[in-house]
Amino acid sequence: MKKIDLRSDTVTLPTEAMRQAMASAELGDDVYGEDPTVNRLEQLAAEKLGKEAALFVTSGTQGNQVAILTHARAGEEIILEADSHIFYYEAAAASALAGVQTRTLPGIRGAMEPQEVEKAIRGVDIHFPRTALICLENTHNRAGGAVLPPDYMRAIHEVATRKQVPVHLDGARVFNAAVALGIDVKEITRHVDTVQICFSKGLGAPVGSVLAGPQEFIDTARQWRKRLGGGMRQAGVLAAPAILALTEMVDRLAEDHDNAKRLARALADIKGLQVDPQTVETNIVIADVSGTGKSAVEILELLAEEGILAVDFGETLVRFVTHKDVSRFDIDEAITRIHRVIQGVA
Ligand code: TLP
Repeated sequence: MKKIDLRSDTVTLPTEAMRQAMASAELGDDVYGEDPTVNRLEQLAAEKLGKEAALFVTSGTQGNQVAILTHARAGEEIILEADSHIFYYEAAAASALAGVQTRTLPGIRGAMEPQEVEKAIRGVDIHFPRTALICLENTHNRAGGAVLPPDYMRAIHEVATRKQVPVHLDGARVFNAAVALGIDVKEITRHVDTVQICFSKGLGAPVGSVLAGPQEFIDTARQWRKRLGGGMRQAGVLAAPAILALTEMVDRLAEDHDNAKRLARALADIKGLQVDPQTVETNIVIADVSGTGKSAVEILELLAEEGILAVDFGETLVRFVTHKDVSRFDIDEAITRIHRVIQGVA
């Protein structure tokens, strides 16, 4: 039985063109700034994101953490959404590495209320930490791939600018947001000071992210990356597929979004599952399995026996992610098998 892996878009394998680009990439020592392929990727990413400079990093987590280390110092505070990846899934790196205090605010579909953000920014008082950074996430993973619209991003940026606090975007899936909105990604990234994007999710590259922002910021970030052991020498072998991720793989994300909507509509019709297809904007579908009387983990075990892989997103929530390595046909097959499993327990 063919496995259909909907755990994450991180499971995507590089395309044939990516493998060839890796084999023939022109290389040098990137710590000396001499890897031409890494340099080309950093320049291309900066251009596409509308920023002065960019830095190739090992992962999304490293990109976010280098950003925090560069923006903030130990004893300062950063504001972020309560379900954000930086807060929820980065093993408390912001406190373990940067020594910052995290101030979380609840979000509605991943969006913190701008007025609440404004209230949370600290004034000057001997008792208070300095507010060093506001973090946003677009698309928002735990909010089910929700898109933060440019107007919302602008509203946060206006508050931040007024209060002189920089904004960092965890844009691991920001191209999904741009494709879903049918706009250039710069229409989103113009509202933030720095942004991290991932090549190894829906865009299909095997490894890597970039952090983009002002030149001076990136110069400092480069030293933080080195401190963290992220100086990667002949990293052009990884930058080469990342270049293809940026140039060849963005538009096709629309297919993943169509597949996610198709999956969501079908799951909504299965008794025992609760899914709102209206909330599926990109490539993530979250299903509530409480109607089956079983936990998410129990349902995942049963699904795995049928070759369907997904992850739990809470006691009774299961996350399915569509990506380039699952076709429309695979989605239909997944729907059939999920139906069978849920019918068997509900
Ligand atoms: N997310 C992974 C898991 O860590 C949950 C996934 O499967 O979705 N920001 C966002 C919004 C992310 O979703 C992720 C990965 C990251 C950052 C971190 O990227 P990596 O895995 O490259 O460190």
